[in-house]
Amino acid sequence: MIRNVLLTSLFLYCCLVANGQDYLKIANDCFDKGDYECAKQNYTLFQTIDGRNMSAQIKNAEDCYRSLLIADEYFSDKDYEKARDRYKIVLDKNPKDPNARRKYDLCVTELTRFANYSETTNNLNIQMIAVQGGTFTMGCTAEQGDDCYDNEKPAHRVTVSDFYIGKCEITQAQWRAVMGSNPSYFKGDNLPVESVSWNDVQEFIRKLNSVTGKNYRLPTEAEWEFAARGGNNSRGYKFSGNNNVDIVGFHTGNSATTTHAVGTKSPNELGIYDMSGNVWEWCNDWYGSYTYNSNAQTNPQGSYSGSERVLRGGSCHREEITSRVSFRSSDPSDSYYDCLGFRLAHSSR
Ligand SMILES: [Ca+2]
Repeated sequence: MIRNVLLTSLFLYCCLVANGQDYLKIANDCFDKGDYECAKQNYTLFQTIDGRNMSAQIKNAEDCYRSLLIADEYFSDKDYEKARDRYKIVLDKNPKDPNARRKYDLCVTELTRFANYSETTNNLNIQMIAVQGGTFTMGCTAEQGDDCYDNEKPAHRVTVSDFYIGKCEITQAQWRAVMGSNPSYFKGDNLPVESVSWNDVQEFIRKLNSVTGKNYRLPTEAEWEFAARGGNNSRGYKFSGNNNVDIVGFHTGNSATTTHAVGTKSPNELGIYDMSGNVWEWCNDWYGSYTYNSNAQTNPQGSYSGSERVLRGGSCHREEITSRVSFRSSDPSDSYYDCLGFRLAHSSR
């Protein structure tokens, strides 16, 4: 009798240990596959049956689960940089996770496809900022207060696709590298090129594209304003990057009525400099009124025709009100004068 009881007890003990080992195997398999809820559940069961402390494994599974959830949210929002960093946290804990690996690789591909870059042909070193597309309200919005002019109205919804825009205004050194001359009134390699007409800029772009094989162009007015407002990172400032113009731009009140080296004030939310002030910037569009078409638009190109091209951002020769992100001006395509320059744009690759 006693012998039978001992044998039965031994049998049950062996079964329990075997079941415990099964739970541990299932937990490890689930962890390797990236099924962290399953892993946590089975580590907990194993701990209960076997008695061994599995708290480190359980915490690991919980951490991976949470990081993966956050990574997937960033991924669906197309914030590939933050998503990549979160997937990396998961992969550091579990290099076998196939889902995290696949998504991490997709993030790297996206970031390589669409990321800030420098145009280094002919030692130009023109830095371009990747601006993720989005929808914004263009024109006279609330933060502009009572300063809007009629040509900024009505405010209207605009969607732009991904594009690149120059981190800085084109400098005199960059202009000279492409054109072999420097028409600027104020001289200095790192000063923005000025005294260039819209037509002159088209010739610069034609030569630049023939050298680089790319399709540089001027920004559309909508792209310019979207970028000036900080794109999808916008904090709703009156000027490009701040409500205090003196922090971000040179205007007649702080410029000593001369241009200044590009990139010396603070950048805006996207890391772009001097969109408020320093030199006026040519846009690609014919200038026209917003009133004839105030419906929501996607990638608007401005008026079909006109007599003047759009200018944006104010300048070192103008009062600060002209440096507002929605302020609009224009000039004929053959106009040129000091404090009138440009920055480049490039469509998504
Ligand atoms: Ca400017």
